[in-house]
Amino acid sequence: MQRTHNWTTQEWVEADRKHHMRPFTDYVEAKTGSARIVTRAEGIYTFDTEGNEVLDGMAGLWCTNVGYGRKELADAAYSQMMELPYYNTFFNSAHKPSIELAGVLAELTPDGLDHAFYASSGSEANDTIVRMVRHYWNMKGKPAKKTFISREYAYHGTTMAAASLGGMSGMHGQADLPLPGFEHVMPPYWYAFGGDMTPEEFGMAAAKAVEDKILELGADKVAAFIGEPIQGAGAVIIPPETYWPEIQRICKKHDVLLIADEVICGFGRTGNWFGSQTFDIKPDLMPIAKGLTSGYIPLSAVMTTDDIVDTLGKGGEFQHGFTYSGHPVACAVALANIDVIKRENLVERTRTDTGPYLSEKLAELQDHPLVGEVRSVGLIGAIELTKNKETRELFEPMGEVGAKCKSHCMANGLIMRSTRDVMVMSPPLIITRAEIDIMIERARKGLDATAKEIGVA
Ligand code: PXG
Repeated sequence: MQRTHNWTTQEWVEADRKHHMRPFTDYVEAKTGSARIVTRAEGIYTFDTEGNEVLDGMAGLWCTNVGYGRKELADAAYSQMMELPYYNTFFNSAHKPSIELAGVLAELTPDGLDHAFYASSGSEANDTIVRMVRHYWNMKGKPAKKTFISREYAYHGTTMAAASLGGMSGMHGQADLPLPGFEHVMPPYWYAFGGDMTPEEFGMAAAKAVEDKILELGADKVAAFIGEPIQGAGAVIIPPETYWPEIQRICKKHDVLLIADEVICGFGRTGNWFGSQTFDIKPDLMPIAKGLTSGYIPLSAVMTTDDIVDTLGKGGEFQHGFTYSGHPVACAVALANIDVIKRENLVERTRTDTGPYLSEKLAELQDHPLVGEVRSVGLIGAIELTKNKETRELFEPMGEVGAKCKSHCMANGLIMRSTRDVMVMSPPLIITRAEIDIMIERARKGLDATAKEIGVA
């Protein structure tokens, strides 16, 4: 069923320039720029109006875990739309998909996270968490405990509260953020900030930065610490092994709630259902989105504990929710998506087969003159470009070499994100070893072309 115009690429590009405000876009450049108009996708490949086939090394935006073109998910949406396309979950109502999915999520997530509050995006999930946590401490009789501690380079979304939780200075600068009550400390980013320390020593130092901040503010003022198990948008910052156990200890010691933002790490990405299982984190709250439906339809949730639910309950009705909380079609798609992940063993395959294989293949790029470090866990990985392999010197100004590399990769049929000068990847979990070979071969071509362009031998 073709419902859109049969336009040429140029006509699509012009209409896009005229009417469509895309996210994270420079609107002056967009007046003359050309968007890539993606028309369809299958497996791990996307296709555009020019007929290019491009390997999606980013799973869309870190989300199409089961790959493209899955009929099971489309069928689930169709059946649910015919049976009950919408009903709300306010005012003492629920429906079968929202109830069933909450049970499945309680089962899959780490012990103790037995309750699901639904929203439609990762940002809304994090906004919901800010509401929940503030209300929680009020109900606990500790109304001064309101400040959230997060990390620089963290990404938790773009609503006012989610962007305040995030540690992206560019985003803060544009909207007078963070709001009061949001503090940021150094991320556990050894390559950039570790200096002469070993990664293990640096992991402890980065965790100490959290404890120092708690002590500076006073533990009686600190509500929660939030962290992605691996910082995705921050350029796949994989914390040293010492980091999370120490964070866990610090949060417990100071009675600070621990929020593990699993929006990227969830649903098999790191080789376990959740990054919290990979790093042995025991969170009090966990936002999930993206891989929950493999991006086929918007859905997110906040998973949380008996203690938080019971405490919120002391305040009467929790006055929060969205028209689309627990949308029946989205929940039905999530159930079908989780079935596919289970049936195809995608989590285990990522942990024991494709994840280790990606790490082996990435290691082969280590000899490239532009590559300072490669790192990955499961099927999330990064190639850190450097000016000097020995001293780990970063490029100045930051981001230009990464952007060039991204374009060269695209010209070679590979979508990778560049963040600063780090090439990041997070392919669909259905990717095979043979497809990983293709991805890395294209990445190498992109690196070679970049080295040539900037005159590095
Ligand atoms: N938490 C994390 C950890 C995320 O990565 C969000 C929350 C917000 O989710 P929504 O659904 O509101 O977008 C995200 C989103 C990038 C990029 O450039 C990353 C995200 C979104 C857009 C771009 O890597 N992550």
